[in-house]
Amino acid sequence: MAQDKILVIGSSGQIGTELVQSLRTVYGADNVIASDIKPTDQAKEGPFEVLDVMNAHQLGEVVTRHNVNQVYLLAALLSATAEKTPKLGWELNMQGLFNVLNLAKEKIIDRVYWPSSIAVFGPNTPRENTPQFTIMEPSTVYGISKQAGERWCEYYHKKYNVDVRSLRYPGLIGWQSAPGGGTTDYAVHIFHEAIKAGKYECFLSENTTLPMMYMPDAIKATIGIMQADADKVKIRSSYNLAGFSFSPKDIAEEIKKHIPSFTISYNPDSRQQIADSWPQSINASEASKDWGWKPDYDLKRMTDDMFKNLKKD
Ligand code: AKB
Repeated sequence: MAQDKILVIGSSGQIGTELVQSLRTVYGADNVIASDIKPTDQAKEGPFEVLDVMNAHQLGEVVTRHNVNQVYLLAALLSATAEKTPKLGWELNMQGLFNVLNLAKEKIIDRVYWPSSIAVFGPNTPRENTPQFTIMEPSTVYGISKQAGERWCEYYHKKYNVDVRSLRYPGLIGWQSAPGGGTTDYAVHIFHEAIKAGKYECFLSENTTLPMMYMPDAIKATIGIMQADADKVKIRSSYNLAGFSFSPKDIAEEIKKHIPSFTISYNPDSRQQIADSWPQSINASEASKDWGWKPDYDLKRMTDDMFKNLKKD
């Protein structure tokens, strides 16, 4: 079998930073091309391209030159940022996807990964243990773009036999990189502020429970679904994915076990409304049944690991 050549687009973001490292470990550094709109340090460890995913010609040129057969498309505007620049949010999130899906339609690449989000759900969705198939009436630009993207992924799969795979990420928490403009970002900032200042002012209210996941689980799921046999990936829109759920108050309690003097205050802003429209917990049984999804981390294990790594710096 030919060696896979992988292109990661949006490689310096929160997911890309860790995904590129893992993919380079699994596939070999030379076989994973990192790419972003600006140069990054990832060029030191393997191939890197400055790439604007909106530019279909440039994308096609990079893919052909490196003989890429798999693309992970991570470039996107997240929920809070897309509310500020709706047109850009819609254009980047949709045009980037079309440019990549069209390469697969033309059989220039043979597999695509594209992330969806819990933002596809909306205020009329059942909020507890949200099922895979349910009411989806997203009320944010980001959520609308993710829901439309899911429909397009399924369409390209059914109509053009495109092998596209996708996960609905919950809020992601990692120590290696900062999140960029999401509603769940507080769950990363809180650790940095706890260590730096011993206190944190949260932009969500204390009992706002949201589905979350520790980054090693998100990377495991992402590579897992991409490596699964094609016939096991039965859902070609996007799979529900679950780690664990917590509120700002819950995570503050867990942080206090490491920093007893830590204090949290609450000053909800416009992101509260977004959070209130999202599920509190997710049912990921389809992902477990179809390709064996199982998370390794819960709130305690994640918090211990975050402190272990952040305190090393
Ligand atoms: C966001 O908060 O926008 C993202 C997401 C849940 O997709 N982290």
